[in-house]
Amino acid sequence: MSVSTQKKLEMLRTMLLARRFEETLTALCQQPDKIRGMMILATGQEAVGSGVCAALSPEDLILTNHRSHHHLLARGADPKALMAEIFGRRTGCNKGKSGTLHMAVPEVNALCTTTVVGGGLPIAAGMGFAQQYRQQDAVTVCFFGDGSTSEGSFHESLNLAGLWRLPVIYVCENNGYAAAQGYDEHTPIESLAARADAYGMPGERVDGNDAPAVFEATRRARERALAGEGPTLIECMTYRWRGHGEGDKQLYQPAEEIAAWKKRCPIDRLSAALCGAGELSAAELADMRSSATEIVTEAVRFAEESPWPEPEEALDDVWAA
Ligand SMILES: Cc1ncc(C[n+]2csc(CCOP(=O)(O)OP(=O)(O)O)c2C)c(N)n1
Repeated sequence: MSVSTQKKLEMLRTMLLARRFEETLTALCQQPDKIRGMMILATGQEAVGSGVCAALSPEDLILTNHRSHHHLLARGADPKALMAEIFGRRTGCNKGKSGTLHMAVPEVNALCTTTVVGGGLPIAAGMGFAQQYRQQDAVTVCFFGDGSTSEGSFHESLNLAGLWRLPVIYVCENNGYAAAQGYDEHTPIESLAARADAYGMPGERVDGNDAPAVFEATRRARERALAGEGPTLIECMTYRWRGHGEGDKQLYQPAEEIAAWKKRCPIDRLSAALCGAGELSAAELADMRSSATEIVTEAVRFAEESPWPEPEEALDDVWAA
């Protein structure tokens, strides 16, 4: 089945937004005291969030990790509420208490960001079990990095999901690194998708810089899950353009490797394909870019003008009765 022009444009729009959002964060992090704490970005990996989320329905659940901005934006989270949260302000999606690393956006069914590497995987199995038990027509997507597949939780989660045929889509964002460790330094096999076989589910490796390919793989996995056929593991091959966090100088990533991957920019690829097919004009692309810039500029203004949380609010919403 071919991907409609409308879907491709939707993916391009969310990728442009995520890119602009994160480029702005990169610049803000260089200014003293603008944003506190660690900043972890997924610049260059936008096709994963955009491609996966474009294939989902509003009822589906997502669970993300420390590199979450592109997932949340593609899922439709409000950029102003995300930016304010990243700034630690009271108007943020979690009232300024989660910061960039632990954002939850229940309005778009993005229920949890966990930065415990591999920590989302068992939760995803639980969420998938709840959907199955309640006979819901919905799936759970769990995003995680290649490094997470070396955690015990990866194997436990996939084993149970395979056994119980849970409606979970496991999306491994293989960006070639787990912090400063290259893929070959933490995993002895060539393809992570191959691990799916051990848990009785299909494993598919896709070009993670090709948003329509990611979309198609997710659509297939979703159909399988809704038909009661169980989970799928999708390995999206992509690359981390920046360091693990913004303080990381990337001394272990060869410059020519970074340059080669930048030539495979997911945004340039999709926009060139759309323009080449006459589905998008240069002027429309320019409009899409400036609209992304406007949204992000407005989000930063909103965040900067928002109040800080009051100290007395520190324990509000922390405990659920
Ligand atoms: C259980 C656990 N161990 C170690 C860390 C420190 N840590 C944070 S991110 C990260 C690398 C994760 O790599 P990967 O899963 O490939 O995701 P990526 O950062 O490449 O997106 C590490 C080791 C952590 N947060 N949690």
